[in-house]
Amino acid sequence: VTSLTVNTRVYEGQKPGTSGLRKAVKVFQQEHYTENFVQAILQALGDQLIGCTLVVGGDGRFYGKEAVAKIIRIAAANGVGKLIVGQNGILSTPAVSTIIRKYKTQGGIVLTASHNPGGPDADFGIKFNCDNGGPAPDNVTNKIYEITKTLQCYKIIPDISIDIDKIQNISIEVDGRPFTIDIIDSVNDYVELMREIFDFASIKKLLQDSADKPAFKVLINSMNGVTGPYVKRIFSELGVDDTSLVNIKPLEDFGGLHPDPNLTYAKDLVNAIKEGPYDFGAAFDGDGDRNMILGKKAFFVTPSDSLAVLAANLKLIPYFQKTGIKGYARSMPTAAAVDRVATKNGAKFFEVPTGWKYFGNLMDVGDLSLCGEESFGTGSDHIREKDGIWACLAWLNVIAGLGKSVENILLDHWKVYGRNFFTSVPLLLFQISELIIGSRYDYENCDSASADKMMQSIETLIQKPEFIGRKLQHGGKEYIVKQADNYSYTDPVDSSKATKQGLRILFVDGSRIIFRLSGTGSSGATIRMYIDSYENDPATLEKDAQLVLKPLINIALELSELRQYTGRDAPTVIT
Ligand code: VG1
Ligand code: CO
Repeated sequence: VTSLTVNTRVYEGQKPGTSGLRKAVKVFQQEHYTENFVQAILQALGDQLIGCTLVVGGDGRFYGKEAVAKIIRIAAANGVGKLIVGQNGILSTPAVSTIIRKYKTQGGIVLTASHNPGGPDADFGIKFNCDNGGPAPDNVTNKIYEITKTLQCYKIIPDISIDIDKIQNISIEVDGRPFTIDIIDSVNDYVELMREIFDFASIKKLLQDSADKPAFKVLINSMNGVTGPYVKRIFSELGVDDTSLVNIKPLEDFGGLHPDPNLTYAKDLVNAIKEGPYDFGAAFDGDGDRNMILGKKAFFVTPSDSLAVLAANLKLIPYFQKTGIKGYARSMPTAAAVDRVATKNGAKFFEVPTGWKYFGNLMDVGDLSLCGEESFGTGSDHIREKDGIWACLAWLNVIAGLGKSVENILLDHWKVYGRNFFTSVPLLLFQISELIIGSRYDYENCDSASADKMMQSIETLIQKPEFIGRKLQHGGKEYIVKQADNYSYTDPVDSSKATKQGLRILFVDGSRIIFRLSGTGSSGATIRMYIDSYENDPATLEKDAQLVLKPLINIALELSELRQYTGRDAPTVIT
């Protein structure tokens, strides 16, 4: 067959955000819109393009299959040598990363808007991952964006149509060059990797009834996202029956759920664990890279604590016994709990901007083993994406090793390291009738101009020299400003710079307030306010997070004048 060149028009705003290009499905459905972006991704590969192999798959959301079909047609016409495609177009984000690395491909295209809702009236997204298996770094996404700004045509073979629901390998000749499509089982490679990393035998033992103790009971919720088939395969192998595996069929609209594993959107799981006989609960987001971990009675493990606890117990996991512990990292807004583990163990530690792409270089040079983000992302150098199921298995492996409950693991951890409290809902202020202990306040879909104004006014305030040393008080508690800035980062490996990554107010006692604008929304602006209050007084450790954080939350709200700028009294989501 021969390729065709189709004239197109430029679409503005095809700029990938924190994690790919995310827009409403209706935006992607516009004539040539998706084609343009795919063409730009391929062109950005430069010399690598001709004859390269790429992985393609996504979280199964609406428009995914159409996008796969378009990618096949455009890739074939552009000289790509081979596409490895997940059956039904299904591959979790961690699975894409696994497959890119295992088969040493030049990269992959992930079709997902992650935890954003799906369906004809919701969101879609396209993300490019590089040959290390990680999200494309800024220089690559900038290149893609630049190409979209002047793109005049794309190449396509309009009449290829491949049944991607069937595992098969098809080779055709395109413009005299061979082109192969390999439709693979979506789950195999990933499950194989998990078996190599974890002690499946000891996890299985933990999860079974035995003569001396009853089974450690788990409840896993895939939120109708992509992890269902992976969860099913892995947990069946671990002897967990289907009644403990919930929402494991991927649905195009996630069954109407907002597939984000936090206390607000995974309320079903929280309630089931609160009321049920379970010792442990986990949920994952649409594309499988986020996780939430709960203990008995829905004891909530903040993602920042989850990272710190795994860091402190990494040696219980076979993979790290083999590789050793190279270093730890967290994104800037993530509470600083893991920092203390690094200090105590004399391990390397890195703080990077928000977004998993910033961890990749450190892993590639062998400086980083474990990292995480406050946004329910945890992962290691086994791949180059955060990994929800991995985090869940890591917890189970650690629990099997320590023989303690989730809650006791946390209590013991805080006794050694102190506790980083990470926000909760101040009931009076936000008039929310329920207690939610969380880590972050989101004010979604604000007007962009007001959000920018607010950020500018905070920046002006905190840049004043006299702001340093200022004593900020509320309810008898005082925080002294040690440092304040607009965070910038220089990558220690390639010296690339990322500037304006969020406003930081750092206090003398290690507590912090951070404001940043989200880079994953599909419209409007979302302001994220992060509150991290450090306490090491034994009398405070087990206190209600809500009470402990109230003063700092109030200080942050006053400083930001958030209510004036956003017109909001209450945040949209507290996580
Ligand atoms: C959010 C989170 C960030 C995460 C990103 C992608 O970004 O805050 O920590 O890496 O989503 O996660 P932002 O720019 O909206 O704050 V996922 O599961 O959507 O790949
Ligand atoms: Co995700």
